[in-house]
Amino acid sequence: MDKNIYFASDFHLGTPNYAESRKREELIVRWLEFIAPNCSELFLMGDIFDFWFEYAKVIPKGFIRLQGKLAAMADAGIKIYFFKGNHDMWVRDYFTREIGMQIVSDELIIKRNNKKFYLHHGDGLGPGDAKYKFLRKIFRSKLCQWLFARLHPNFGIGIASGWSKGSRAAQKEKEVFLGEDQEWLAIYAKEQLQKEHFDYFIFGHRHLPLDLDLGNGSRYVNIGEWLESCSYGVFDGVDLKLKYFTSTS
Ligand SMILES: [Mn+2]
Repeated sequence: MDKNIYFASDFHLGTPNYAESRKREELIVRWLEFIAPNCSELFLMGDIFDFWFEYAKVIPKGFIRLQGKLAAMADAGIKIYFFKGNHDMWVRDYFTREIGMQIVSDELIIKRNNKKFYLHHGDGLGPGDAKYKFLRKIFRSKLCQWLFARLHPNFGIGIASGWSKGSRAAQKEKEVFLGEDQEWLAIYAKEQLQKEHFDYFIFGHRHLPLDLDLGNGSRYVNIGEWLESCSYGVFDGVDLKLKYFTSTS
């Protein structure tokens, strides 16, 4: 591998308001400019947008700098994957057609340089949260999306920005580490390891950058978020590192 693979998630663009989101978007674009020369693949692992709903003929306004930058990177030959998060599960084919990004609905298992990766946004995995797991099925159903699309976008996206304002991300609640035996994505990763070896489990969703040793040469890396940490993962062919981007990087 002569170039790196990058992982980032939970930009939550759109929240908590236009001005702050726009500032964050500009920082993300600077980060993309910073990594692009050394990037072969980019994994955007969910909740890139705090809300996204794609109608058959209409997409939400905004986020044009990010989309333009991603399009330029894809045109330059960088392979980009876009995972559905719990905030932006309603992508259709727009990003694939316009940017060339590959949409990933659930987990993606990849092998690079003899290392095996288990990649997923992280929502709906592990023990507990039965209510969300149930809602996830409904929200992801074709019927639910069809019904929502019947609403006029001014109204539908209006309701959605109400949800978005009530989200944890918008309220900037600080996440705290629960301990390795309580972190549900670590529990989930350990369950997977009973069946099959993975060198790395990479998740987002938790809004808490983590790098946990799961034993037997396996690690769980949570790539964090971009409201506070501006954290990301980078694999250079040998090792996976959790890093932080600052405007002076
Ligand atoms: Mn999430």
